[in-house]
Amino acid sequence: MKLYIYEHCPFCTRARMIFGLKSLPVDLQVIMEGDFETPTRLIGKKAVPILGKDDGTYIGESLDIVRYVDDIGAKILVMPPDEALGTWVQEIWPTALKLFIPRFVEGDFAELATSQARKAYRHREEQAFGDLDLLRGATTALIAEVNPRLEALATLLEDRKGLGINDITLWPVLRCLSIVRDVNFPNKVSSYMHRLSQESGVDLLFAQSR
Ligand SMILES: N[C@@H](CCC(=O)N[C@@H](CS)C(=O)NCC(=O)O)C(=O)O
Repeated sequence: MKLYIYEHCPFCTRARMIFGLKSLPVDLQVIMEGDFETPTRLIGKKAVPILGKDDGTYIGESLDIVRYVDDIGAKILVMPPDEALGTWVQEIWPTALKLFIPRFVEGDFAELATSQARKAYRHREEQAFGDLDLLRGATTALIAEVNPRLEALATLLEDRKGLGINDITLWPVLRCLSIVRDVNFPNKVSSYMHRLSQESGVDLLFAQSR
């Protein structure tokens, strides 16, 4: 199977995780930012992730990909949904985006390897978020919002064992936040991040934090 992704994309991370967690092989194909043609040819719109299945058809929605792959062989996402974790992700999302998007546009990702692609990505994000330098300037206030939420997450993760759909929606957001220098990940959260990185084979972004 082929999985078309951007390396930075949290939705693509969901799809990458399930392959890694199940130790299933997948051919990762990075689509360049600004490449309209490839995704449109595959699924009729410009969006990733896209899974190219062995039967020649495509799935273009991250959680549909996750469910499809989890149904191959024995399921691993067996923990029942945790409403509190779901709410946590929803609530942190707007603040987290404002922190990681201005850093992603400067990041070291394969889909940004040409100046044309980086320009296309910056343009796409500026359309969505406005002036990214202004967002960058709000870093201190945004981090002050995020840090207490991470403390609360540590409590929510206290007794978490096994894997469920919440891990697939939560971990990618934490991965995105790992590009933000000065965010304070409590020990419990940090060990969860590193454990799932190891188990899924998806990197965290601490090495390029800025
Ligand atoms: N609901 C979709 C959302 C996917 C999504 O928004 N992907 C972004 C990349 S992070 C995208 O493709 N944006 C359009 C673009 O590249 O122009 C899913 O979960 O798969």
